[in-house]
Amino acid sequence: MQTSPVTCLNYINGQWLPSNTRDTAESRNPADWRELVATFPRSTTSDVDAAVEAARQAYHSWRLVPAPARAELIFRVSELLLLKKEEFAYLMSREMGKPLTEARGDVQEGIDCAFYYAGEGRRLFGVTTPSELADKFAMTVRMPVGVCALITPWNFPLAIPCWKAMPALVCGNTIILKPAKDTPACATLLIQTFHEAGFPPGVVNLIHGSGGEIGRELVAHPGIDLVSFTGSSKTGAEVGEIAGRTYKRVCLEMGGKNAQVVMEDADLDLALEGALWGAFGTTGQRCTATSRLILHRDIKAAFTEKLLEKTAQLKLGAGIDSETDVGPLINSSQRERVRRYVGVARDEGAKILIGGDIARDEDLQYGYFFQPTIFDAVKPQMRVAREEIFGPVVSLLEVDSFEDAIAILNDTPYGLSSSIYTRDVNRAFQAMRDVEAGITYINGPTIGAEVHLPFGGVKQTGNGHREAGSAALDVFSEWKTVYVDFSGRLQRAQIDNR
Ligand code: UN1
Repeated sequence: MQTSPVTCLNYINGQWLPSNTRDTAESRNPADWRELVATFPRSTTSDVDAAVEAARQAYHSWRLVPAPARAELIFRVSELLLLKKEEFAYLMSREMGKPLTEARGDVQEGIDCAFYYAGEGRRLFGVTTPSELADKFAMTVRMPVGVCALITPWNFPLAIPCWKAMPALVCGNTIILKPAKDTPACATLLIQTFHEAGFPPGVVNLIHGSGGEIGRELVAHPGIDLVSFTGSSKTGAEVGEIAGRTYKRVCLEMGGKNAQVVMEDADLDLALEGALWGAFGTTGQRCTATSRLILHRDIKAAFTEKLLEKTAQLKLGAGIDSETDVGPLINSSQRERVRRYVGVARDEGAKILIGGDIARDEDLQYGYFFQPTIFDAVKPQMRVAREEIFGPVVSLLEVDSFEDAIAILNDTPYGLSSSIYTRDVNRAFQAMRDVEAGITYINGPTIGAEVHLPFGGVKQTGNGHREAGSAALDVFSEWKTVYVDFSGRLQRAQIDNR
């Protein structure tokens, strides 16, 4: 497995290039910041212009490549990713800290996604439907949108770029990936895979840099037609505003404040396993992470006791260590943010049952580790019950009825994932109907979405789009409605047939 630092470059028009100024920045291992994982270009406006120009040029011919042929290249990427799964998983663990088992899952999600959209090349279905007029044919076909900027976060360094790139490419768009500055090496390995698969120059481009500089440039650039962004709701709102000024299509996947409800009739051991995985998996750094546990009064004490016992046993460490349950946070500012929220919780009157501080163990001193943390006595109006924290922190809220549980679950500005543990089928169906979220799990944790189903949320989580599944095709294509009149005469709809 590779351990020497990776030299990442931009990939523009099929060429690996440094930034125009040759400036670079570093990516370091969050479990041990003494380890340099990669250097990457600090791109400039002229690098962005070059990438957009390359993608625009390539678009003219790529859109005309038959979709099954486009899909064959995507299929080739899936096969190559399968071969590189271990290499990828190790690099990911070192670059962003998640345990190897989870890193393998992230890579697998990218592979699944690539196979899924490769299959779409022979579907991309539109509809044919009768015309209201005689001797007239009506149908819809999918058209590509153009040049797409894909702005992706560090928490799923392979899966999320794949969620965006694969549907974009199969629909006939060209892409510019702008990965998070915390995971440039993962993005580089992915784009190398596209290069090896044989995509024509300019169809796939990669540009490194920070969101505030390079991301912003892409969003504002007149040569970009579509922006697909995953990140915080605050940044997403800015992306939407800036992109809206130039009439771009914008797909925003943003924050969550996901809750798991545990009713008094639930299988408590199952609910416990789900809560631990949902809250502390990926160190809580998933937009689908469980950050609230809404517990029925009758089971709260027993459930909390077991939860504390299990939480105390979680082992913090580097992702590549097979003993590790919980990896580090991504960087120092995220760790500071989590620490600040502990102060907020305290000031608001929440009780810290476990954790609440950075990890003090000597062997963790060079990483951004934070103790798995549980807040009790949390009320729905508290900030820690409403704001996304993105760390190994979960708030306990008590309810005494199903109705209250659903009301509290819905009482946040977000609406991504949700979960309820109950054995009562009536309540399960009521929850499916009444929960305000894009994803609802019954007797499963809030994390674990699969690539062939729509992914996204309501309220401040999204702007009406979905990623993954066939829903993502609607993001990356425009419908064209085609009428063919073979009557040989002018037929006026709504008039001549009345
Ligand atoms: C994210 O956190 O942005 O459902 C994506 C899940 C994963 C994807 C999470 N399959 O938790």
